[in-house]
Amino acid sequence: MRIALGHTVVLCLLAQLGQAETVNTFVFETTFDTSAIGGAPDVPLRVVYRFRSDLAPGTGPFADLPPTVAGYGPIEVDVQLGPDTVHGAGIGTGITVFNDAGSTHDEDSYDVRGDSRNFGVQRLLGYQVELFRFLLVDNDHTMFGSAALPVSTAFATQADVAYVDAQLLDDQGHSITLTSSGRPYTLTRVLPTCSSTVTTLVELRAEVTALHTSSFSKQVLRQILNAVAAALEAGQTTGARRRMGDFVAAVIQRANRAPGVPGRIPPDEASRLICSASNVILNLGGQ
Ligand SMILES: [Ca+2]
Ligand SMILES: [Ca+2]
Repeated sequence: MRIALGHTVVLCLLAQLGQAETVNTFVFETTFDTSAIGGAPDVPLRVVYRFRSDLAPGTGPFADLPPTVAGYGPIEVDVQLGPDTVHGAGIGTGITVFNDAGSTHDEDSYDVRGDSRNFGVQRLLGYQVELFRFLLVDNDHTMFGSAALPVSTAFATQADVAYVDAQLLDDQGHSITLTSSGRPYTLTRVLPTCSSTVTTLVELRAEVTALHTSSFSKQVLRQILNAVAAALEAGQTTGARRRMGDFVAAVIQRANRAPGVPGRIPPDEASRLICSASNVILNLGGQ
């Protein structure tokens, strides 16, 4: 049976690997009312933020109140409002998870923010950004079962309302706070994208050599690539494609090993390697 390993298959494999990724990218989208500064009442707002799965509680922008409140940071956050984007990272950025918290009644909520330390002199609609945040609130307080950092966006379906605050600063030093609440929104996760400039077996072999893994794992992968080269020299394109399938499978098998297990390939390196392998497969030609 011939294994035709195309981009579709490889992207599915990448999606599997994505579960082991350590960096998550979430996207929050809604509209924002900018009429207080002379803008439209429904400007598209897109917040793209990236964070590591292994951020520890107590690293966020607020003091934790265990076990109901935990903050996680720093994160990277891009706020896209209409035509403008500001980028923030570092101290002051973060995600705060509230589980069964609240001063008057219990609620669960999820706060993502950055402040002027992060956004600096970048501007949104002509204004500097002193603080930007969005908050998802679940009045039923079933959205979270603990204050652990969510690495899936599934919780957001239980939220009842989204609040967005932007504290802006004009050129005269006046603060203006814009807010919107109760608008439709989405929170989605972006799977890792495939990005590699490697297109040849020689380059792929060099990438294997540079992996942070055991010499035995590298040897196994090199032997498979030797078999690919031998098949190509014999004019057996189908055989070469089949061996490349073995290569991808061997990479995934090692990427899925638990941290500390010998021969493990770090998932981010594995993801890039599979992307490179996909490029090589496309360049093999033949069917
Ligand atoms: Ca709860
Ligand atoms: Ca709810």
